[in-house]
Amino acid sequence: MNTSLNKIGSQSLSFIESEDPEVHAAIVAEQTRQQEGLEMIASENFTSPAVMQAVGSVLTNKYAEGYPGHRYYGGCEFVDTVEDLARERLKRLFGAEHVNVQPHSGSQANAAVYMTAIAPGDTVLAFDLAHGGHLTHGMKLNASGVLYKFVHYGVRRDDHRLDFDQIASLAREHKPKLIVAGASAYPREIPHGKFAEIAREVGAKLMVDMAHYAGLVAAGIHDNPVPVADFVTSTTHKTLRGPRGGIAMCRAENAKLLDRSVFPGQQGGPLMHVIAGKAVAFAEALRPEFKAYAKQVVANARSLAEALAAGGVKLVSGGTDNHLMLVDVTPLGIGGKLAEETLDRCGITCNKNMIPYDERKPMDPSGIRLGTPALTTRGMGSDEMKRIAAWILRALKSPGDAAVVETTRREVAELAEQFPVPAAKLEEAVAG
Ligand code: DSN
Repeated sequence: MNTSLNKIGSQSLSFIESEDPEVHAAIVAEQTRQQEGLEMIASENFTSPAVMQAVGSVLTNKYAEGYPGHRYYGGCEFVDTVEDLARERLKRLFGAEHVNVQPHSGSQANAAVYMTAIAPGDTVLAFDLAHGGHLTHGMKLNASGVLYKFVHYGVRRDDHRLDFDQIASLAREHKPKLIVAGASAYPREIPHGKFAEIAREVGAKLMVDMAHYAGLVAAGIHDNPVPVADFVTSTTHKTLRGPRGGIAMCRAENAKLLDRSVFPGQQGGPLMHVIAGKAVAFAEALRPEFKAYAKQVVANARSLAEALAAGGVKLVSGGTDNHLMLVDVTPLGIGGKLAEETLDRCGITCNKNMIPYDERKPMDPSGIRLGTPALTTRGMGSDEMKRIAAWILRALKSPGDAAVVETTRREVAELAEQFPVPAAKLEEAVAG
């Protein structure tokens, strides 16, 4: 473990170290893993030291059921300020008429919108999980799939793009009350206006779950769904780079109902420390530096995708417009499970992933999903992406070769050391 990581253990985490050495050891080990490896899970990022301080603040002690100015507890004047700041900043970020910053997660934001827009048993049209959707978009074991009748659209077999002919025809046939757009594994920009047209035609409401690409929308480089959708949800911790949590937005006419669906519909007391972290993150996302960051995320994804494709793997849809790519590793004679495990041994973290029309099983699918938000936060650029692509290809072409794994792990660690994670700055500051 290097010196700065030792400082982490002995300085800012000193209370945990003395109170609970087991938890302390696990946190320090995770901190080391994050610093020494390359985080390529498309839905992960490194939030700023300021956001982490907000989330680790005394606000965790406060109950504040209700909304600013209308709470069920006394002593809420300061948390009211925090929540109002978060709400105002979020409205500005996306141009929303009404926002709710209380959902504990993206899943709860989605559940709140369902509760607002439809009734149990109603029909909903959403993106198939096996083609890149999300489990809260009607997976049969998720509450969404249990409570509502989901019908799913997919991507075309030939180019892996959303099939708007199929979406329109399913909408006409099933007359859904709600259409859901958004994805967790779709490497292309989503044209929300096309969904809005179809929703209008069949009299459905439109919800967009932009959890994956919210940061790109905030930066103005991905189509903003807010002007055309009745409801927009997101997580705050992916490309948006805030604390782990959710948000929901809607037109003014639905504001009261949406707020009621979040509290008391889905949740009790809001996590005020996390809402403070959201407020800080939204302010960061409003700054010009965030726009530059998001542009680099996309540029890095393109560089990585091009280098991987040139090296013999197939990319779903042939490439990427956003922060992620789906890599079909089967041309290399392996499956997604072995690919994930091999890269993990090399210090490169990603997840195995189904690809559209996959003939393999979810626990050992044909692909892996790679994303660039976290590496870009560390300051890596196109040159680093090309080096990383070469390491990924070398490792996946010789998955059983211990020498390749060892060399790659060393090269990964050397690169990682040059790009400290934001938490290292916090720890250095605390350590003086
Ligand atoms: N599970 C998240 C992802 O990895 O995409 C989405 O919620």
